Amino acid sequence: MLKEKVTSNTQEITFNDFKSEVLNDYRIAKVSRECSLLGRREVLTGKAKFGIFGDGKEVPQLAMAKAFKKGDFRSGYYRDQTLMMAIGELTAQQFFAGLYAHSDIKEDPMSAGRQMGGHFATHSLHDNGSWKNLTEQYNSSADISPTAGQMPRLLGLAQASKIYRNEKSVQDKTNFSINGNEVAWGTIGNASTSEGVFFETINAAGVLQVPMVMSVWDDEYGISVHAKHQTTKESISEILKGFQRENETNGYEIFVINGWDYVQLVDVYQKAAKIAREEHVPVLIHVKELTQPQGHSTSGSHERYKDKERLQWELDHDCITKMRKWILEFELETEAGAVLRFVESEEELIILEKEVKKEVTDARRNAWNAYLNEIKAELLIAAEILENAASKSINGTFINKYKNDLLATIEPTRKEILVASRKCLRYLKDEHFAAKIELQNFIKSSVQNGAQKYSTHLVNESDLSVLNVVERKPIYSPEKNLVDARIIMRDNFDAILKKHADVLIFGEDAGLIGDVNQGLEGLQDKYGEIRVSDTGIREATIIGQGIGMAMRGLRPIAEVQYLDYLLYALQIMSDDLATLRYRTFGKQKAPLIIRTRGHRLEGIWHAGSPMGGIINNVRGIHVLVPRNMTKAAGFYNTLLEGDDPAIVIECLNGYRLKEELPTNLGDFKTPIGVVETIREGTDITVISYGSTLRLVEEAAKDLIQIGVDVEIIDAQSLLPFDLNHDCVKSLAKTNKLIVIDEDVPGGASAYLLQEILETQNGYEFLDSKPSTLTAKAHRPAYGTDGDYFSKPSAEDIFEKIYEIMHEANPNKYKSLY
Ligand SMILES: Cc1ncc(C[n+]2csc(CCOP(=O)(O)OP(=O)(O)O)c2C)c(N)n1
Ligand SMILES: [Mg+2]
Repeated sequence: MLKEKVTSNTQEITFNDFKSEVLNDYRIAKVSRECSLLGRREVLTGKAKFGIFGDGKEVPQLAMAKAFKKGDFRSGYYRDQTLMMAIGELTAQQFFAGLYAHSDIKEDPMSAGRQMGGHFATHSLHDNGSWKNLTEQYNSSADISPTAGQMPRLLGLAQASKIYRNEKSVQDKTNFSINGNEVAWGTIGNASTSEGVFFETINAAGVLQVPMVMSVWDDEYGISVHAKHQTTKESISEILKGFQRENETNGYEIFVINGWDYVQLVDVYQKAAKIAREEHVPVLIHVKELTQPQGHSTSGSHERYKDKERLQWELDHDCITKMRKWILEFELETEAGAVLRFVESEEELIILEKEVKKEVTDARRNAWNAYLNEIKAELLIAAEILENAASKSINGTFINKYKNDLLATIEPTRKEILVASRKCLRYLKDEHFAAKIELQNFIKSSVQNGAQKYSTHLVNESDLSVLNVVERKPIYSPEKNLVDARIIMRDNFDAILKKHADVLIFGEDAGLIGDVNQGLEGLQDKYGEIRVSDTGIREATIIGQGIGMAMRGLRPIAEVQYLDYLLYALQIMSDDLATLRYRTFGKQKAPLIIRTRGHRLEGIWHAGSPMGGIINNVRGIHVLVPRNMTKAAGFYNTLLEGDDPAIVIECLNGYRLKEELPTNLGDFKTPIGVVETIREGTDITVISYGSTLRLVEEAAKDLIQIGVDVEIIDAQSLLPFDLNHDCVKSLAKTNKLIVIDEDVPGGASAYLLQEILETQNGYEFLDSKPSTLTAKAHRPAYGTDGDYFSKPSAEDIFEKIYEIMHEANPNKYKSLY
């Protein structure tokens, strides 16, 4: 029997409420669609550079938005504009501001124009870099473009809820979680599920049982490539069936649903949210039968690879068309015999659609004007300055031509203004008058303005930067307490876990046995299986766990077992972690500490030191290379005082060497961006880092026997490097420079050389050729001899330094060979 009350959204609501909810949803879907349609036009007419939109995926996102609660997090991709609109985090005007790359964060809150449109984000931070209360807002972690790159982070975002629910030590952090009730919502395209990190994440979330709801928007294509080339059985839910939880097993709840079926979608998303939120069980929702009304992106047309039949099918199954039809056909008979409808006639929808069209057209125009007017104002200033300069200059005709061309530009960019201004300045190089100075100042301030817009927030610029943490030296007891260095590591981590209730350490073998080198020995017993835990062998998602947890206020230390296996994690470090602050204009952060160990053992995959590759890929993350465990421990202590992401690379062959145990464990701090002179000398400056330093010290002892006095500087922090410019002070004394490491030729040694010679102007002090000594270009071979012939030995170092001394003074230092 039909009732006047209908059930929706799991609450009983009156039909009128239901009706307005449905019509409001329809309106949001239409706004989103109009944005996509108009957006494509803006690209094709040249107002925007590239467009990739959420058309064809609107309706499931309405359903998702209803289940998305404050405190929840999204980690998704470029099709999600409707969700963002439905949760109130994206307006049509902001959509266009993003499309035009408006560089004002107030206009484009997603990235201040740094990311192309379709990359969504909310603001987790206040302007001063401190956390907002994330439980009071809807949260979207900032999107990245590499397909499936959102997956590793999603795992951590979901795991944070689990930790907040189950770990007592963090339950007072109520700005981030209310009893772990938050769901992490993932979205991905069907084709992107082919990526390795998708499967890695799915498996890990199944193991960890975290509140993650994973939606796959399935439109059968990945650009032009059909599902038959992407997915076994052409169905992600089919092949993931083994993940379905059963009695007594962990696993997933899996739903399969058509993307045009509004009613069913609302129901499924409510169920999914409940399972994830209450039971902390991950859910997969395979949303099928979605379409791409305008093809993949503005870069091409789908008529090239979809046949007529498919194109017609997409028209017929367009989710908004289907929803519209449902609205028109919906009828509900009351007990009294009346028939209730959403609209009395189609006319009502047509009126709504017209309103939406106007709303979006207005939003587009407002966004465009806001974007262009700023630039036009700058153009007028430039034109006036150029006109003044032209009136004084002997080259006035040429300058005027630039000015007139500028004024004739209908849709100018800042680039065009600066190109004209800088070219005109060249005409004035031999002249001197006030207008020239005005032009120079205009150019300088425009370049500065550009740097502000496009080059800030690579690293932490807030008061919480670790660069503000002051050094605190280790303190030693009077009796020399020499221990295996791994004890320093272990006892310092013990102190850290005691001092910082929000620190969690995890990685392969990190839990039960306390890491392969026992730097965490006994700590799981002491602090529990949540704070010190084992993970599967899956480096990318270990980092992802760390990123997601750090974005939700925890202080993860993610362990990658060996430096040589960091490459599996490097993509996500580079694309996600390193760019997070930059791509959000400082509105999100992930203060993740990555712990690993490497250098100087033996073997192609156990001895690498690929530092050049790493530092070139992770600008935005601090890269620290302590020479011993005391220095390493000091770095962890420093990092936990600030909120920057960093990687600490411990020396794999250093755990069993003896070091003196400090008494102020957890408290002494190694400064970041500061080098340390570990041997003073007068003849030559040697810069090195990590395990190689021990060989340099050995060579230095031999060299002093023959009268060569070496100054040794430990770089210890590659990113950032030597902020005080101490290296050049050493060069001023020795006038000779060699950089030694065990990376490939032209690797980190070349970077250090560039820093010293160019950034620090070290070339001014040199009286011989600056050199590097590195490992061979190949990976280091195994065994004692493999190592000896692959990497710089103490003899190589001795001879190379001697050769430099010989070249400088052949009479004093006779040739060895
Ligand atoms: C790692 C990576 N490889 C390739 C691309 C280029 N690319 C962008 S979108 C896309 C297709 C994605 O298809 P799907 O996941 O089905 O999402 P849809 O666009 O169909 O919603 C490709 C290949 C990319 N962005 N990242
Ligand atoms: Mg697809």
